[in-house]
Amino acid sequence: MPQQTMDRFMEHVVAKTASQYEFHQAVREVIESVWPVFDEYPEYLEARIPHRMVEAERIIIFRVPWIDDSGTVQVNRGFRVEMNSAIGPYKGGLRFHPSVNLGILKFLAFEQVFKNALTTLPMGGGKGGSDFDPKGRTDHEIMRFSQAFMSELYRHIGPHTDIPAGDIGVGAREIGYLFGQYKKLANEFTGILTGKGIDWGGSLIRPESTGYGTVYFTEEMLRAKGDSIHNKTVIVSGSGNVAQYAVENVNRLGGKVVSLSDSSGYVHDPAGIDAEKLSWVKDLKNTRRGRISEYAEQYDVDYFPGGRPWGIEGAHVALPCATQNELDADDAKRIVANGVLVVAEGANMPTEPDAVRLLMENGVLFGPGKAANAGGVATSGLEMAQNAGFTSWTRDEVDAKLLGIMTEIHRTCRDTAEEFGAPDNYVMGANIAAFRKVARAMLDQGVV
Ligand code: NDP
Ligand code: 2IT
Repeated sequence: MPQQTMDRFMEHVVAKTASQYEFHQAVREVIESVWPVFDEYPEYLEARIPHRMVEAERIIIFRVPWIDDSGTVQVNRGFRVEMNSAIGPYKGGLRFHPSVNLGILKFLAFEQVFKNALTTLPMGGGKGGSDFDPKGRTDHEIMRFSQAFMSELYRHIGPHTDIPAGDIGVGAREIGYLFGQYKKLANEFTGILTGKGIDWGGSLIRPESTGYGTVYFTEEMLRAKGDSIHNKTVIVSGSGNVAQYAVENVNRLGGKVVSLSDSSGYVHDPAGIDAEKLSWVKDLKNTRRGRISEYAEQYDVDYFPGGRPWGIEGAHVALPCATQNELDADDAKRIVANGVLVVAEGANMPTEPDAVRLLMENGVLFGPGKAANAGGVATSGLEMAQNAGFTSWTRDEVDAKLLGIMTEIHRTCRDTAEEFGAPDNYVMGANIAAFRKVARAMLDQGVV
């Protein structure tokens, strides 16, 4: 594909999806890296595989009306983007956050297609959610909103068609309410969501799996250089599901995490966030639903309102685990100057394109989200396998499978990048390996 054609392709994408900036960003990253593949496999372009991949198979947009505790009628917008089912049923999380719009969900669904292809499991890609803001809402309001959301979504999902899960603002509590409403409407107890409670079809380790997996992937990146996380200092952003279990796994592997953040600021704890402090954070965030600033008061450490932790000196590893575009080129310069060895994305697309370029040009190993955070959806796949087999595996069994999958994803990324002459380029390795798998399946299945 000559350069002009790739540029024209991107122009076409941008023209058709004018204000969907995050979607353009995600598409551009994949298209730029799969460039070398088109010389070797012209049939992908002849069959217009990239053109088909950027067009969702189906998008459902719906009204979500509900009544808040004061009796006021509220109206939100619900979405499900069913992006690609070439290698399995649509699979991907639901996000409840006021910033949610079609462009954000299309970027997440597009990423999910390739991430799921890397997991080794048969899952297509999708994403959904709502512009509902859960902050400050009572449990009753969360329940009524979740029920209203599922009252429409239930028509479109199923264990062999589309299986949502959690993401920002959707955790164990929301999955419970969503599942209850599905079961009531469909009169069927079936695995239509993952991240379920352990007593009603959930998998052990699913809550831990994204954060654990990101750290397993980081460990593999360091091992490829004859190093390990042991005794390393790690900076983490976020303080939700992914961040919490990233901290837990760094601790298990003998490293030390010195930061956490939320959308209001970050804390720096040079002594390290040990098991006792982490358990306090889990209670703060998952039960009391408070702010990370309270950690600074509790443990007498510095809090930086409005800031992000990327400038902390003395760190060897950085794990962005909050949200998209939370690490920019200036942050990347600080990371390079501070001698950080590895940046691995626990969140989806947290690193801006200029920052990725700067990190890689300066020899910082960079693990893109679609590889580094694939442990979450992979363990969702393991939850589906357990549901289908009417069985449940032990913690150790699921954890061992997760480690095996992350190791395999790492190997695939490195081998593929090496095939194209750049073994340390995990962006290229992840994108090409995933693209080839989905593209082959699309070719096999004809023009559908
Ligand atoms: P949670 O809702 O549990 O936590 C989100 C965290 O990110 C909170 O600390 C939140 O702070 C912070 N955050 C959210 N929006 C912003 C923002 N605009 N600026 C700064 N901080 C922000 O979500 P998860 O931990 O599940 O998700 C975190 C990331 O990981 C997301 O990118 C998600 O897509 C990705 N991911 C999640 C997976 C999963 O299994 N859950 C799997 C793979 C990726 P605050 O409370 O102030 O909003
Ligand atoms: O971004 C992600 O991979 C997720 N939010 C998890 C999706 C899933 O289906 O478990």
